[in-house]
Amino acid sequence: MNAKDFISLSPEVEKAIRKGLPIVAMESTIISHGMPYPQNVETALNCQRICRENGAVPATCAVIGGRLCAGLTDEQIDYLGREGHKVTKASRRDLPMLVAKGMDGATTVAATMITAAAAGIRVFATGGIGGVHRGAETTMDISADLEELAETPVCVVCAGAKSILDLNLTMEYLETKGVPVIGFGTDELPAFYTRKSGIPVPWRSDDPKEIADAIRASEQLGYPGGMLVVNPIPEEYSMDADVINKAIDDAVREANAQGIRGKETTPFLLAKIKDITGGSSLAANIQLVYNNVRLAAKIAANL
Ligand code: PSU
Ligand code: MN
Repeated sequence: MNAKDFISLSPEVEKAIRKGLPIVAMESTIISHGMPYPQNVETALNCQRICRENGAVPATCAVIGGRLCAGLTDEQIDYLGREGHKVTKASRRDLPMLVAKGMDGATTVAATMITAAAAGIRVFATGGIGGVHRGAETTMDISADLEELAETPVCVVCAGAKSILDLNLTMEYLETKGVPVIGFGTDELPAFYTRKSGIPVPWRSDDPKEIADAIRASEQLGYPGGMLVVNPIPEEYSMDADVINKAIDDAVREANAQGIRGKETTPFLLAKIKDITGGSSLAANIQLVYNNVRLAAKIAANL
């Protein structure tokens, strides 16, 4: 794949790449489809600030006018946040037509990995990845994010996966695809809003430098794909498991009743869960993203 011809770097990111400075990529579906305005824009701008405070250059990614952009202006971030669902949620399958039409798109984890890899960025921080949805044995709803982790050499730092997904099947899929999954300071997969799922992860690390060593080793081994670091939400922001699990169950039931499908599923569930929890899921979501940016910056600084 040669996406390099389609990449546009911001001056800051271009300089960081030239000088070999630590860089952390960030996605934009979380801005347009993952959170409401104006919290989405505030969160994205805070992520960039936190990234800098922790010694790395932020590279928020999106498709703008058919170009795969790494590094956005504040105005572009504000635009993606205000437009919300009017912007195309862009995963791998959407990039060719967005480029051909010269359109804008908010990149998912998969499309952000493609952009980051083409730009030469090796670490990426987000909130949650897509995975194997509950009921996937009949719907076949499995996020392209998982396949991308197997194919594209970027280390993605997330807070595990939320139980709108089938967490066991998601872990099985990652195992089949040979994606290294590393728990940061934990032996089990964090469940996004909570620190525990009861599902073991194959590897644990307590040291960002060790994770950077593993990224280098994966590259030297010639692995085509990336790596998934799962970082539990800080204790003080984690939610009550019963409250959030009930909210998720109700949201999933509502989505099924309304016949919500395909790319609409994750945004619908996130918005529903936020309404059911009176906004406390959004507050937790924002804090876990910040926590992931901090860790990603430390990993990038060790590369
Ligand atoms: N999980 C979240 N917030 C998000 C997403 C997932 O908590 O915003 C977004 C990410 O961009 C992820 C995408 O890559 O949803 C997965 O969508 P799908 O399942 O349609 O591939
Ligand atoms: Mn899907």
